[in-house]
Amino acid sequence: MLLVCIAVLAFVPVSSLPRGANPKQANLYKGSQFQCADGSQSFPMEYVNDDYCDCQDGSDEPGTSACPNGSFFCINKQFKGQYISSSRVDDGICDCCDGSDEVSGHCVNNCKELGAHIAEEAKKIRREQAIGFQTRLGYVADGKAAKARRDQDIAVFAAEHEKLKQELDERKAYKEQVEGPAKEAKEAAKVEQEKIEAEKKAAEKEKTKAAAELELGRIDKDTDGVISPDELLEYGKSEDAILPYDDVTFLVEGGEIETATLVDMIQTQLLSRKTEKERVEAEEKKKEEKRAKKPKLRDIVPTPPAPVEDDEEDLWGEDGKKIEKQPVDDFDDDFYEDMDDEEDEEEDDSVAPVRNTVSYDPETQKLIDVFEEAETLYNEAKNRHDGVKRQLDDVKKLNNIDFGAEEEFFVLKGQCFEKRDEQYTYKLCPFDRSDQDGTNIGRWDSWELGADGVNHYNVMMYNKGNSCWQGPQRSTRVEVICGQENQIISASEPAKCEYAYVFATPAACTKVQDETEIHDEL
Ligand code: MAN
Repeated sequence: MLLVCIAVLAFVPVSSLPRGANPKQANLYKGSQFQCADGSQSFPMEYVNDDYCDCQDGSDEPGTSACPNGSFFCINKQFKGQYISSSRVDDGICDCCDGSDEVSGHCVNNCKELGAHIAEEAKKIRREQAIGFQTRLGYVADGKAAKARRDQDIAVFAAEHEKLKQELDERKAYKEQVEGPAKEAKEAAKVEQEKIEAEKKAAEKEKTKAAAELELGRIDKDTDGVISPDELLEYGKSEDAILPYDDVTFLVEGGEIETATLVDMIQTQLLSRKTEKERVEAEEKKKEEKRAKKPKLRDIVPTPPAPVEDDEEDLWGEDGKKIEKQPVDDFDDDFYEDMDDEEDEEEDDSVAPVRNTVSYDPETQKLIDVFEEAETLYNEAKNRHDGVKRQLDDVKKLNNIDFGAEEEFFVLKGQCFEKRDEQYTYKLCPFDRSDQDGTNIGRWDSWELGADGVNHYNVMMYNKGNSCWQGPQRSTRVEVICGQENQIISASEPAKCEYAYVFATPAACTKVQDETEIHDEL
């Protein structure tokens, strides 16, 4: 570019250029004829800068304000060339640093100072860029090493996962194979148990019937075989009456007293008392078991511990026989003993509440044990399998993130950066999320491609944040620039719930351009 300028200037010296013309367009002003820049008209060279606008594009009047759309070029040697509107020419205000827009001597030429300042600024930027680039080299090395590790991890986890999946499938198949027989045996045992229970219940009912008939004899004081209202009321008043007084009055008020109804009601009372008694006993037993499980002082101090197991045996015999601990208040326990001591003992056994842990016959228990062991083995394999699967998925997920052409942005993953403005604290956790005072204003989505359709790794998009009231889901666009430090330079909200950050990072620092290119730019 510099060479082109030099070549052009070699033919048309700057001094011979019309005022306000750009030296790069020197060829327009050569010879005796002038052609407008847009090629629309030609006329003698004297028409240029004659303070009359001839060209529609204003190119014939670069140094006067005759054309409303004319542009005046300030050469600004030692600084930067610049166009200003022709209307600002000779208006008494110095617009060009070389003062060329005003009559000679009106302005001070301060282009050199400005140039020096710009050069200093450019130098600072280059220095920062150079330091950033050095840091970037480290980032690249770290990022590439991490990528290699991830690739290796994926290979290891995938192989391990494959192995564990096979083991899991085998154990699952085995579990399913032994599950059926165990279930069936359990079901059969349950049916059997229910049958036994039903038989026990029937026997119990028979027994209460006998007891109820005995009670009937107590009510029928005059033993005439008929229960009179007086006899019933009298009975109801006695403290040990099985029928509650309310039931007695209900029967008396109902008119004729049916013996069968009476027997039925006494039976119901006896059964419900018995059920209640069993419930209380079962509860008591549970409590006792709990107490036995807790470490007791005697288990800690070196004295021979009283066998807890024995305590339990006291409550429940091997055969499930209940050992009375505490009689239930309301229940007349002696009642059954009065009837038939021996039978009572047996009967009492028969109605003992079903133990918490159902005991099965050895065959069934064996099938259950086999299944339970298969289930434990399956669960263990599943935990191992799921753990490795999770690890594998996590690494794969990480590997799917684009950390830059040379993995240079990887080091930013896992870090967060904050920026406070007058109202909010903005936070950026690269490749993760963007927050505003803890509100999700976007989750990592992707790099935004440039207008050329190429990823220049200079814009990150964080989308699908919290919804805005009557607005879109919040999103953050992050412009990534080179900087010595990782930091959010600015955070703003250019449109409602659409946020914009400028984020500086050494990862975005490219190699410093060489000196000649920088000079050429100036
Ligand atoms: C909050 C902030 C703002 C946003 C409004 C929209 O006040 O998240 O940035 O503009 O909600 O209602």
